[in-house]
Amino acid sequence: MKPRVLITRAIPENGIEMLREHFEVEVWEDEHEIPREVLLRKVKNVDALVTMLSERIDAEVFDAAPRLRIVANYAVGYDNIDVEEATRRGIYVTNTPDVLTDATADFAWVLLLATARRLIEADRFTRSGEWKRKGVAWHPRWFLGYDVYGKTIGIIGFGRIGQAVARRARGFGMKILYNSKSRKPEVEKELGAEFKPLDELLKKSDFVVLAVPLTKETYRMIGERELKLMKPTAILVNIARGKVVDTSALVKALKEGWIAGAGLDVYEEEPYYHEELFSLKNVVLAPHIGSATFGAREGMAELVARNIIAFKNGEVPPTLVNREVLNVRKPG
Ligand code: 8YV
Repeated sequence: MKPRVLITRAIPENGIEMLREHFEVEVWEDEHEIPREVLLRKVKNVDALVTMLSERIDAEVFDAAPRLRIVANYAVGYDNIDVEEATRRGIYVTNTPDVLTDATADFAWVLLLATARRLIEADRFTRSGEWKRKGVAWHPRWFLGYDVYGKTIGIIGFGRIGQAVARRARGFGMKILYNSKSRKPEVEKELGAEFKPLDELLKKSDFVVLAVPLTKETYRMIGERELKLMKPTAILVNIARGKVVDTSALVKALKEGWIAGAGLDVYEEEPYYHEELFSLKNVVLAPHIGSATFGAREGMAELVARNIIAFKNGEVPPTLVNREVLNVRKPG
């Protein structure tokens, strides 16, 4: 009998097909998330689990899944998984870095440019017929936005995605500041980026891009104090995790003009349904689609499959998150 994999959402076929060669595969096809109780029931007989950001994979899931050996997250961030608990139990955890770096960095720029140049407001104005109703062809003060070329970008979190955002900033002739847990001298040289303490970065940047993983240290790292340090003309872009920002403080900052705008792909709660941001003109809101390109999604599906297949073949999965697990249980 083949070992079993449960995939909690319909990922692209390329990954599913790869897995089918080695496993009995079950895919939760529903558009809605798999209900918790169904997940707990279905994991009972599975050897591998492909999971996503919105599912909490913790001791309760592990208790319900006595055969589970590997959890492959269909995301680079893995704050939805209790990795420590998985390691303790000898369960491998993998993620999908690299394959989504460019798509996500591109999307940071989509948000940055759309917010700076008020693209969504302008689109609404044009398609709603308001332009026509006004009967004015053009006005020199319509939709004035912020200059991007030659300005200063501050990137918080300088891993793969943060660096890819910086690489693009070079094409915009920008001064690049960054803050991260550790300094990266080679990248500083390559990209001409300068390391700055957080407060200084916030004070000096025209655009602040958040690209940190969600950890205990980064939880709500941008709150009232930090937003007040930013320039009133600055724009905040969040493509990381919503919980990195204190949303109530951000709403205040946007309403009271401590900052000029925000481009957000992620929220403290997802789906985001609090109306406080919806009425603000100076925000651009996306429903967590940073990595949503055909190419990135296929790359993610393939990597998820490669990780699980490698594990089954007794190899170390290529993008293993918890290397310490190797001391607890050998792959296979
Ligand atoms: C995923 C993400 O699409 O990779 C991540 O960490 O946030 C996104 O790319 C999402 O998390 C689905 O699991």
